[in-house]
Order: sequence, then structure tokens, then C-alpha cells
Amino acid sequence: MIKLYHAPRACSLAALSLLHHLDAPFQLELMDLRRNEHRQSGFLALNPLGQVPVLVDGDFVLTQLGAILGHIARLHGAGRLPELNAREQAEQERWMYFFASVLHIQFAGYWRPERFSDDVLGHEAIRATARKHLAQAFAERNAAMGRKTWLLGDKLCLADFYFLPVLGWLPRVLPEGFAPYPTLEAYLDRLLALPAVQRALADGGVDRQSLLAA
Ligand SMILES: N[C@@H](CCC(=O)N[C@@H](CS)C(=O)NCC(=O)O)C(=O)O
Repeated sequence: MIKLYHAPRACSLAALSLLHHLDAPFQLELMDLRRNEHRQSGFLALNPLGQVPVLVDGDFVLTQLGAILGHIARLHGAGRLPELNAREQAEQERWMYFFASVLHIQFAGYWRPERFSDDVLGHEAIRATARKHLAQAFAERNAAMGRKTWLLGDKLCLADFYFLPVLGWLPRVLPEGFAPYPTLEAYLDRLLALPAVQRALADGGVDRQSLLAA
């Protein structure tokens, strides 16, 4: 059976929500990052980067959220996820790469500037730049969502699950919260209303308020 290492409010929320959405059998390993459980030797043996999510499937250990979402979907998605044509699959991948390589990295710059420069004097500049780029990226996404229900229109896809935790981090970095991004906030509320997402939040003892708390 699949085992998922997940920390509440972390990007692993996407994988946990997808597992629930697909009614997949799995075992949950809850991690407390504040207690540095991700830096313990047992976990580092699974992921030397010391990051969640980690998925263990028998003797197969998989890291990187986008790959994990794809693996779960291939194992358990048949008949439970909408069929995507070639362009829709490309769009799904586009957004997952974007979240991983652009948005997630900007959040990392804001929270962990020491990973981008050893020069402590430069850290505030890194954080300010990250915040600026995040505000621009969310403004662009807010405009582009338009009247769409999900990123691909009416088909809920893996990228929507990926976007969930990323949107949850927004108010922790941007002082105005969702006020400049009402379309994204309505989209987030649709995600939060999914029974699978509610179950995933409950697993980690999180609700809407604590997910979005600064
Ligand atoms: N590129 C990785 C990023 C994983 C990641 O940054 N995980 C965060 C939580 S969202 C984490 O475990 N942070 C702890 C740390 O980096 O020390 C992925 O897509 O899985």
C-alpha cells in the first residue's frame, strides 16, 4: 500500500487531497516540520533533501510533488479523473511545472533566503524580490482564470490539486491577502469545498482559517 509523508500546510497537501479524491488506499505519515522531523536520519534516508512529500510504494521511493501526483493518477485515476486530450495534458503539465519552478521557488526565496545567498545582508532584498514576483504572478493568474471553474475549464485536473497548497501560502507572504485576487479566492474556495480536500485538511488538523493564517 502507498505510504505518503505529509506535513499540514505543506505542498504535500496536494498529494493527500488527490489520494482522497480517488478513494485510493494509503497510509499517512504525518510530519511535523516545526519539530524538524524532516531532518531526522530515517526520513533523510528516503529523501536526502529533507522535504515532503515523499511517497513510498513498496520498494519504490518517489519524491517531487508533480511526479507523485502523476504516479497516484496512473495508479488510481482511471474512471475517476476526467479524460484529457493532448492539449489538456500539455496544459496540466504546463501549470505543474510553473508552480514547481516559478511559484514554489519564489516562496522558497521569501521563506528561505539563506538558500539563495550566504550574504545575510542580501536576504531582505531576496525576500522583497520574491514578494514582488509572487504578487505579479498571482495577478496574472487571477486575470487568466476568468470564468473558469478549474484551471482547464470544467475538468478538475492534477494541476488544480497542486495549486491548492500554493494558494494557501499566498496570505502568508502578501500582506493584502486575497483582496487583489478575488477570482483566485473564489477558485480556492471551490477547491476547499471538495470533500477530498476537507478530508485532507482534517487529517492534518487544519481548517480554512489555519490554512490561510499568516
Ligand atoms: N520540489 C519539491 C519541493 C518540496 C518542498 O519544498 N517541500 C517543503 C514543504 S512545501 C519542505 O518539505 N520544506 C522543508 C525544507 O525544505 O526544509 C517538490 O515538488 O516536492
